[in-house]
Amino acid sequence: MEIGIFGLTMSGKTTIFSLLTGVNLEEHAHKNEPLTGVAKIHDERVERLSELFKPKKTTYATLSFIDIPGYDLSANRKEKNRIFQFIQNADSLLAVVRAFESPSVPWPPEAEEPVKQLEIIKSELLLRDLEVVENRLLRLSETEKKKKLSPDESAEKEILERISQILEQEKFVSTANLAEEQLKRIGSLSLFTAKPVIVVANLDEDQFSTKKYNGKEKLVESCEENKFAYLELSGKIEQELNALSAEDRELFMSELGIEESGIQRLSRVVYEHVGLISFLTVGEDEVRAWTVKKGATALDCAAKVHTDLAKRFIKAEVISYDDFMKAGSMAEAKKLGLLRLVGREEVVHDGDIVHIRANA
Ligand SMILES: Nc1nc2c(ncn2[C@@H]2O[C@H](COP(=O)(O)OP(=O)(O)OP(=O)(O)O)[C@@H](O)[C@H]2O)c(=O)[nH]1
Ligand SMILES: [Mg+2]
Repeated sequence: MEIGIFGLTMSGKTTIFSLLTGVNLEEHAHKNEPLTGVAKIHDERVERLSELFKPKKTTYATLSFIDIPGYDLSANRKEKNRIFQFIQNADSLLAVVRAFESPSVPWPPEAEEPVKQLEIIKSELLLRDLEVVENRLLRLSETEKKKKLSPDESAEKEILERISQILEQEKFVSTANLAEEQLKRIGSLSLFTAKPVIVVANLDEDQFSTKKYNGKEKLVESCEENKFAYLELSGKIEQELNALSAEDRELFMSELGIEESGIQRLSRVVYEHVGLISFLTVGEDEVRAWTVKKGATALDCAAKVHTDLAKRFIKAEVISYDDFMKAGSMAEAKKLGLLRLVGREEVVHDGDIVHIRANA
C-alpha cells in the first residue's frame, strides 16, 4: 500500500512527508523527483502492551508514502503526465492544500483559497479519468464494429458507460458505491478518482490555535461531498514538536491543548481511511502490530505472519485489546473466559490480539 502525497507547488508536501517518514527535509526540498519513505503508525495500544510484556522487540505498523513533485499549474503537458505517472502508481492520495500565509513562500495567485486548490486538484483528476475512460470506450466500440463483444468486454463497456456519466457530473468514482466485482473489471485503468483521498489543510500557527482560516467551511463541505477524509495540521508546529525532547514535547502539546501530534493523527487517519486495520501479536520476544485489510479473517492474519503458519493453521486465540487490558494478563483473560478460540473464517477486528495455533 503506497500513499502518494500530492498537491500544488509550495503547499508543504515535502515538509509533511519528511515529518511522517523521518526522511531529511533539507536534502530533498524542492527536488523535482519523487521520494519514497516509510512512516510508523502511531499506536498507543502497542506502546502499552510493550510496557506490559517488556519484549526484546516492539514493531509498529507502517505505511509507505511517496512525495510526488508539486503540481505546477503552468507546467507543460509532458511534465503533467510525468506527475500523473506517480499518481497512477499510488494506491491512495494525500492531497495537501495550503492555508498558511507566508510572504516568503511564493504562491500561484489563482489558487489562494484552500478550496480553490482542492477544486483544481479534483478537476485535474476527473479530466484525466474521463480521458482514460473515453479512450477505452472508443477502443471497445471499434472492436464491436468488427465482431461481437465477448461477455467480459460487454460487462466492461457497461460499467465504463456508467463511470463516464459519474465523471461527467464531476463526481469521484469512489463516491459511486460500485461493487468490488465492478471495480475489479476496471482495475487495470487505475482510475485516479477511485482511489481513497485524504485532504490535509496545512495551517500556520495562528490558524491552528484559532481553528479558523479563510474558506474553511467550503473546504470541509467539499470533502464531505466527495467522501474525502479531512484533517488540519500545521507543518510549522509539527516541525517544532519534532525537534523537541519527549519531555518538552509533552509540555508544548499540553500548552497547545492537543494529546497527540498532528503527524501521529494523520498517520492513523490515513490508515483508517484506506481501509486498513491492525491486529496485534504479543509475547516476550516481540509485541507487534500487523497490517491487514478490514474484513480480514483469522487465516489471513496467519498468512500475514507467515505463509507457512497459514498452511498449518488449526485455530486462533483472539481477544480484543480492551478485554485484555481489563484482565491484565492472558492467564486472567482465560479464567474470565475472554479469550475466544476461533476458526479460519472468523473476521478479525482492529486491535484484536491474535495467537495462531498451528500444527507442528
Ligand atoms: N509558515 C509556514 N511555512 C510552511 C509551512 N509548511 C511548510 N512551509 C514552508 O513552505 C515552503 C515549502 O514547503 P515544502 O514542504 O517544501 O512544500 P512542497 O509542497 O513540498 O513544495 P514543492 O515540492 O516545491 O511543490 C518551505 O519553505 C517550508 O518551510 C507552514 O505550516 N507554515
Ligand atoms: Mg516538495
